[in-house]
Amino acid sequence: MQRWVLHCDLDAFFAAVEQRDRPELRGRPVIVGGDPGSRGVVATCSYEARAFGVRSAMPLAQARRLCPHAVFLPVRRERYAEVSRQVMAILARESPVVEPVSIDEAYLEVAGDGVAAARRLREAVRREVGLAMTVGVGPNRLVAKMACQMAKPDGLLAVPPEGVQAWLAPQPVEALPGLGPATAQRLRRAGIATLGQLAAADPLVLQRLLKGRAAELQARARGWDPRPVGVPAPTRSLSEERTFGRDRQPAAVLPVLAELCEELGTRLRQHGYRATQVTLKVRYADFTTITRSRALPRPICADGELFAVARELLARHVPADRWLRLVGVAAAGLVHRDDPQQLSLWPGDTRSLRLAEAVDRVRRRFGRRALGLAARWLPGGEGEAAPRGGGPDRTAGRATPTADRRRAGPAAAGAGAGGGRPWTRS
Ligand code: DCP
Ligand code: MG
Repeated sequence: MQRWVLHCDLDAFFAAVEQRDRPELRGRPVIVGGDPGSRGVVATCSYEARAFGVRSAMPLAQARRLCPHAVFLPVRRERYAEVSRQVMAILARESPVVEPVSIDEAYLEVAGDGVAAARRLREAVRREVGLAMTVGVGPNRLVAKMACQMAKPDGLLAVPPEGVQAWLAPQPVEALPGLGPATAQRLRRAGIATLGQLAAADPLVLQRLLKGRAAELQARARGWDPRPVGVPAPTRSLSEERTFGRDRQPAAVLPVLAELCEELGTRLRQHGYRATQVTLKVRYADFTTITRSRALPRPICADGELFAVARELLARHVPADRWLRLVGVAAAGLVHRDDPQQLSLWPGDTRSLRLAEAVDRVRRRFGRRALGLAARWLPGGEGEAAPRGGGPDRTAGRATPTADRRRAGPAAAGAGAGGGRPWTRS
């Protein structure tokens, strides 16, 4: 039986929820993002406002110039997250293979009639939630997503496998997800303006233009996409760990753990990430190593929040009388601040980020120890770090990195690739 991938994306999501909740706003330009006199940006806007050129991420002041009669509304994240959950529940009725990718977007895999499934879903979301959802249907994720983009707003477009190449060929190179504006410009300068031209281009020419991405982009221009639905993208992670000069017991590990969390938090913020999962790693004196993870209800990047989770994992999973030679902490399930669709799933996080960034600024000016958790957890600090057993190991507890400290390095984080070695869960 033919398997289809469906890409479902709600139309003008935040604005559509506002128009649904307040019927007097229907048919009017609605801009969600806050006070147009503020320095904020547009989160989204209704299609009536898009007709005036207003777009997501545009400064609100500019939006007001383009569309002065629009209704400007604040962002009600909790409301949208609630509606999102309702929609995802409807999708889950249609197929066991559903992969949400943002607050208003998900991939589904269905067997049998993909178009019929898409119709049912659109109909159910309209009837039960009162929102318009566009659905793209295709043999794989790439085609489904592009079809959805083309069918917006309030549409359904299905591209059967045998029609993919002909459908893609006339489209501009910019239409290919993952092909950025700089790459598109390079291709256009070389006379490659459409996906058909990219699909047919000489591989050697592409190699010169696109380097390591040549083969992949050419294959995608032909409609190739092997990524399965339902398997989330590989978890990106950042980690910090330290081996002690002398083995320690868990209570004496806390100051080091606090420092590692500060270092991890600083790196997360530097690269614009927040973690939705924290993992503690411990190596016992006999070299057996365990990792214990905790999924978080919202993404975090503040040192104190990271430490609270790591400390809890340590208390719960590591017996107080065991001797440890290494401790580490990793942040995984990273979401990036430039991906507001991800971040908007969790309300109230901007304040903690501002706080953490203020701490970073103070540290840049006055040094790392000016403000910090770790000091409190050193023996004699106000924390409860009075060591049981082995006594303090001041070498490992210092602020300066010890020689055996390893880290993933900013390059890994900047590239968004897995930082550090992946820790296999035990
Ligand atoms: N969003 C945001 N900031 C952005 C982009 C989006 O806050 N820069 C939020 C508001 C959107 C929601 O995420 O309503 C979904 O993003 P989409 O890209 O799916 O945009 P819309 O659903 O608003 O419009 P459409 O899908 O019809 O293009
Ligand atoms: Mg949308």
